[in-house]
Formats: sequence, C-alpha cells, structure tokens
Amino acid sequence: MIKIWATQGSRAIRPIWTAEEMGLDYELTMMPFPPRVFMKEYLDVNMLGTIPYLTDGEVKMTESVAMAQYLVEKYGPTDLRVSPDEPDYPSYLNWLFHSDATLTFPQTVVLRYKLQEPGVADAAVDGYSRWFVSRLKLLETTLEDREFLCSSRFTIADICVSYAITLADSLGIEQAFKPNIKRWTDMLFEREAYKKSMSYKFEE
Ligand SMILES: N[C@@H](CCC(=O)N[C@@H](CS)C(=O)NCC(=O)O)C(=O)O
Repeated sequence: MIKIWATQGSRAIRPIWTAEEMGLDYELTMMPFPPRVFMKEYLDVNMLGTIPYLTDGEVKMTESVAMAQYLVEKYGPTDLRVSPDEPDYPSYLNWLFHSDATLTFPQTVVLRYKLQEPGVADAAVDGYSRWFVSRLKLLETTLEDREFLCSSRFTIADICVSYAITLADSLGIEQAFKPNIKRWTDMLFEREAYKKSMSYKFEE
C-alpha cells in the first residue's frame, strides 16, 4: 500500500496530484504545519520531519519530485511519464530537477523568514524572492510557444514545476504570474485531480 504524509499546500502536492491523475489507491495522512512542532510523533515516521514522506512496502522516500517519478515509473504505463526514447527526455529530467533545486529552494527561505520567523531576516525575504523571480526566466520563455513543458502533453514536469507557482501565490510573490506562466497555470489548475489534491486538509 502506498502511504503519503502531507500538509496542505506543501510540496506533497507533487506525489498526491500524480497519484490522483493516475487513479492510484493510496493512504493519505494530512498533518498540521509544521509537523516537527505540532505533531512531534511524525519524527518517528520520518526522522527529517520534512513533508512529504512516502512509503510503499519497504520503499521510503523523502523527496517530492522523486516520489512523482517513482509513481509513474512503478505504476505506469502513463502519459505523465516521458520515456528515454522521446526527444524531450533530457528536457523532462531537467525540468524535474529544476522544479525543486532551482525554483522551490529559494522559496523555502522566503517561507521561513516571511511566515515562520518574521522580522529575523527581512533582507533574506527580499533577496530570495527576487532570486526566485529571476529564475522564472527559463519557464516563462519556454512557455512562449507551447502548452505543456514536454512532449506536447501533460506530464509530471508540469506537476512538479507548477508547484512553485502555487507556492508563490501563497507567499504573495505576485511577480511570478508572468503572462505565459499565468496562462499555463490557469489551464493546469482547472484539472480535477489538482483541485482534489489541494482540497485535502488536516482535521483535528
Ligand atoms: N527537497 C524536499 C524538501 C522537503 C521540505 O523541506 N518540505 C518542506 C515543506 S514544503 C518542509 O518539510 N518544511 C518543514 C519545516 O519547515 O519544518 C522535497 O522536495 O520533498
């Protein structure tokens, strides 16, 4: 049984949205954010305390993008996956890594110092917000002439990268909504599987 631990609006949306698109059977545990403060027993499940966390039998995973990739590889076939024999495969891999290493990383600093520890490092909020917005150049330019990021279809590259825009919205980084990015996310966020994934909440 696939099990996913999540908090609302977190990177957990990547494996959850993927699982929903694929119609997979999985067990979801929604927690308050951050669980390291409000649900300390979570550290017995995931020693890092980070979200998301996925298990599948003996499989244990702590990286959201790797989880999405694992689900499409293990439980496909699915069009969400781009295969090595497709021309866009290198670009697909690049977008998957870019989504977290280049885009979500600076947002994590903004999240921490804007919302969790306000006043401690205001310059970091400003600096890393600008860093994030400048790194959107590749995404905005790529979307000039295409509907989806890879292989002319909806894939987990769209799922993983668009989370950065979901997070930008909750962090109030309005400059993220450049014209092509906005058109692309307006279309993606109309998908039923996205709406369902975003609706899961922690209930006491
Ligand atoms: N690279 C990891 C990062 C996981 C991560 O740091 N997630 C954030 C939430 S989106 C978190 O766990 N924050 C916990 C905290 O602030 O205590 C991934 O993509 O899953």
